[in-house]
Amino acid sequence: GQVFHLEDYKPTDFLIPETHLDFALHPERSIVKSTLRIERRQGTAADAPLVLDGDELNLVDIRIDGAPLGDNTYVATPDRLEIRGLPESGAFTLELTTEINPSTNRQLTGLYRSSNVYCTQCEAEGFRRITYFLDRPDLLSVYTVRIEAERSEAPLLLSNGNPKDKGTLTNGRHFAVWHDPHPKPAYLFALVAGDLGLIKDTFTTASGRHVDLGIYVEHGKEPRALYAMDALKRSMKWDEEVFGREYDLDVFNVVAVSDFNMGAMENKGLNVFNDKYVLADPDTATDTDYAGIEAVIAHEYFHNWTGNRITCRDWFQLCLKEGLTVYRDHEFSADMRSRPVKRIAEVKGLKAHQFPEDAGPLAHPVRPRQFREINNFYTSTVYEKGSEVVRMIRTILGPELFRKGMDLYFERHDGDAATIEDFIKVFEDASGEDLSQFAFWYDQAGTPNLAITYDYDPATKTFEIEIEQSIKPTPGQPSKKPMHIPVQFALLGAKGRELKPRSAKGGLVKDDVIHLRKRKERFSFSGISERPVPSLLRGFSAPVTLTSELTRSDLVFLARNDGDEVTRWQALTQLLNAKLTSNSKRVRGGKPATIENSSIKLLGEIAFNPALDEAFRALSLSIPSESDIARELGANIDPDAILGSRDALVSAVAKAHAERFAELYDDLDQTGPFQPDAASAGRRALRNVLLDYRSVAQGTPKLAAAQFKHADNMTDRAAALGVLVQRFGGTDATCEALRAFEERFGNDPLVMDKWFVVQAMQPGSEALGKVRGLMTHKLFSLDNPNRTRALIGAFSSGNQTGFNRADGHGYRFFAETVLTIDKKNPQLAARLLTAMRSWRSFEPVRREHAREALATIATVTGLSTDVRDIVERTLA
Ligand code: HT7
Ligand code: ZN
Repeated sequence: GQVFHLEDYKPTDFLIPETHLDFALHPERSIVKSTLRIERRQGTAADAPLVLDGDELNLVDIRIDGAPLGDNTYVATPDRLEIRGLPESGAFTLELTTEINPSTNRQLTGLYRSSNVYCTQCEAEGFRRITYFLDRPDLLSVYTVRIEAERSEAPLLLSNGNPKDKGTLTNGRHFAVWHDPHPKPAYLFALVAGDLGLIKDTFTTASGRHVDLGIYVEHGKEPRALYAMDALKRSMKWDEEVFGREYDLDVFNVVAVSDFNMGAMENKGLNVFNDKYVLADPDTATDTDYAGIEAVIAHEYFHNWTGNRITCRDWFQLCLKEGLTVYRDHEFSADMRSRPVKRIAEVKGLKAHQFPEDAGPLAHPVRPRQFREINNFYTSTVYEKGSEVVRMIRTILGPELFRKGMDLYFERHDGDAATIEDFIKVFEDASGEDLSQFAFWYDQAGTPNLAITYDYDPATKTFEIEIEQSIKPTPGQPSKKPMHIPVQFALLGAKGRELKPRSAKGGLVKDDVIHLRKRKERFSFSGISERPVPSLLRGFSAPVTLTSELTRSDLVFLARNDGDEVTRWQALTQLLNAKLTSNSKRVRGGKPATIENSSIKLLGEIAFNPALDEAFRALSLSIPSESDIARELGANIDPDAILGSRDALVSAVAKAHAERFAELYDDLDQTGPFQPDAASAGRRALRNVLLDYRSVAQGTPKLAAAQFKHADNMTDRAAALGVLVQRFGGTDATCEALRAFEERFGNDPLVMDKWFVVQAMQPGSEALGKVRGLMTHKLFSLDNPNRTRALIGAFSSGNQTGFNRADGHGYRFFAETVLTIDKKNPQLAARLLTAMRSWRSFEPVRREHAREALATIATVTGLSTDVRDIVERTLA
């Protein structure tokens, strides 16, 4: 397939200042008439042809300035339209008519139907499946859209911008006209038509603009959209207060659909959402679902400035909008909830998803320089590491200069299709700092490791820290340059008191940030009256790993005393990981796991410390997952041994604290109606971790079955079901709970996804048979991404022992399934396949089975570009 390169960027030869689209919707034969005002760009040769992008298009009619075109002046194929002999003036109107079938569109890009609702998904290159166009993000156009449909089928007709006109036609048809005054790239175009329920609200911006807000959902589900509406209004207010950004249209609509490839889409004034990120009530949604809705609603809304008003010049710059917008939604959630708990959750997510990406064959820079399929670059690296890079800019410059830089970005680039260079420049100009070395974060793949050594001299009261940075080779990047890495720190004396150095020498230290810039650097702190324990990487100030000389007792000290919850949690995790990895090796070698009392004691102290936030206690008591342990091991992974090691620790902790865990579990029982706020969610989280420990200690499913039965909210119900399936799979109690869940929620596919997930995650070799069986369930369909991700995605990316079976059957099943999905929805298939990216870190038997499964996929002819790209890079 064709490889696209960043350095090949060239502006378009033509501009399209105005786009008029006229849709006559029909389930199988929708007609799209597009009227484009086209202007040859200054400097373009007079005989240059106009070449437009298409994808599976069928051209019905073509005219220039009203006159039909002769056959010899244009060539139309499904994926390209080339027109020669254009009017000499270079300014003309091109009218194109295409016919498309939304009902057979199972890739869910372009115009498709989801549960009888017409909707569109145009990012990244879906608009070209609707009409021929210059489908690239730097081509901005002002859109007017007329939609016509059967009123009975689609009483609702929505597009971007503000409503302009509507009316009734003959034969039961009607129409609506929308106009979006803000020039935008085609990927932000959207249309929705169907029969949906609505909740309405309003928002008045700081400068007095009245905005009508609407959230459209399946009829009957309106009450489940109220939390999303609340989150939307909070997002609008927060963006005004924190970034000075106001909304800029008279309406803002959100539509929830049940077939969607990703979480949501920020189309101008008309966000389209996966219903998973809109619908919530206490009975059907968990605390995690509520937090997800708040974050995704905010994320898409924040794109209005970071993505829409300022978009990307080309898709290589994807992190310009995504990394920045993730950073903004993280900050929003931190302000809405507990900042440290939110930050720990982000760090956990980064380590679970982005670090493995950076360590494997799919590693790529935050701003890639080449791709074969852009859809495969909506990754954790572009999004989450991209956000970390923005966070580091703030850490390096400080909050005031960061805000000054952001203000300059909005002022200087409003209406632009911008680049990462533009973004960095505003911070340089606002601060006077040189960020050229920092900019390597955008270009160098791989997670830097910091190897740290310490030296304390009591005679001179000097403490020295030496840091050496290194990044392992990644595809196409055998060696790396040293980066500018901000390491936030404190030096802790007895009981965690912060020792303030009199002066710092060696490398650059500003306030509480060490600015590491050389490959190896020494930082020397004077006036330190006792040997300190360094608390490094506070707030997880850079996306790096640390190899430090800290002793076990230093880590215990930090886990007890560090005033920064993130480093405190990090120290505890490091202690537990050391034990879990050494025990995994013992178990693999046929030896029993060993557990020291000190870890057990430490976990008890945290669990019973009322001064700590319950959510923090819950995070600390959650023993690192099997995949966390696998990542720490890095090589020769045997998931069965890892499970044995983890279970041994959980069981030791559970037994040692059995009585007090029981008391605490009872104390945490909440009365009164369910509240989704962070404090209440924290209490539920802690209680549900304790449910697992208590069930393990008791060795019976009784307690979990009782919680399942009496739960008055989905968080507690789903947690109990999780314990039942994870710990007591196959018992009567578990089967009964699964049956009861199905009976109660069997008509609600979104809720039933939790039922599919929990069963797909059952540890051990039986899971594969379960998954195969569930694929025949009446609610299951490989056509629906949420169902597919719930069953196949959870199994392949979340079930370490069940998927990575030593006999290779998990991989073989997965390869077959990915191939089946690829024929329907290549984007979904390719994304699922990334579950195999760490195949080389398994022990030799599993590794060979994994390689064979990947090779089977690679040999198939007719693979999509999406899957071919992933499979070939994974095997390379
Ligand atoms: N910007 C949106 C990306 C997106 C997407 C990309 C490819 C295929 C389908 C898609 N749906 C949404 C989502 C976001 O980051 O906000
Ligand atoms: Zn986004």
